[in-house]
Amino acid sequence: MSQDTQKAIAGKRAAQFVENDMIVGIGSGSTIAHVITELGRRVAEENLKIVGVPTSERTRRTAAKLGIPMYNVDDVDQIDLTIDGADQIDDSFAAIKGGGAALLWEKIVAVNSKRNIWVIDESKRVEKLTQYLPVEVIPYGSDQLFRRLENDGLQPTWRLDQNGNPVRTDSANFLIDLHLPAIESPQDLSHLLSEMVGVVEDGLFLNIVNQVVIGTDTDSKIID
Ligand code: ABF
Repeated sequence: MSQDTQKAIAGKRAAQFVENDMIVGIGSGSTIAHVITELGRRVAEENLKIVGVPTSERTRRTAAKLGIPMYNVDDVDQIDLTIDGADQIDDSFAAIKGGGAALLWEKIVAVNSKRNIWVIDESKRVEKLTQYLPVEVIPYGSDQLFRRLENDGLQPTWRLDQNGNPVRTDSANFLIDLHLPAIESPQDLSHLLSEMVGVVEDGLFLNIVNQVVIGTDTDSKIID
């Protein structure tokens, strides 16, 4: 069965965790698109009363179109539940996020949430985080930073749009993707990056999620 079918199954299941009167952090990416669709259906058909907090401008637009009132993270007291996607999740629930260029707002919303659920298809489960890691950087000085990342052996590449221009995040920053063999210690790598002037945030999400909903070919399963 297709990856998108797994995403749809997982997204529909994850949306059932949302209850009336919740303030809900809404993630980004194609799996979350299924969550938003289901939440929109529940708002329309079940009169679900919720407030959404977006992790990207695209999510804000998509959810608002489906009748979900959207507020900025600073406009609410605390988020009850955030549902988001991920690019990779290992067995310790460490994750790589940011393939969708929204890692900064995603991490801001996640750390301001009482509870976080990630929703994925089976392909996102890995034994060890590996390959690529998105890093959001301030444009000013980013060429110098790029060279430092190269010298540190982190094999950086610029995230470019279809015209070959640097992708701008919703905070108007650039993204650099690091290309790494297996990441032996995500904590050490995240600490190394956080010490680099010009790095705004990295796509390592550690000690954040509470539950993971995984779409399979026939159903979905929940891992705590
Ligand atoms: C977002 O969802 C990003 O952090 C991540 O890159 C993406 C997962 O991709 P998709 O759900 O489209 O497979 O949360």
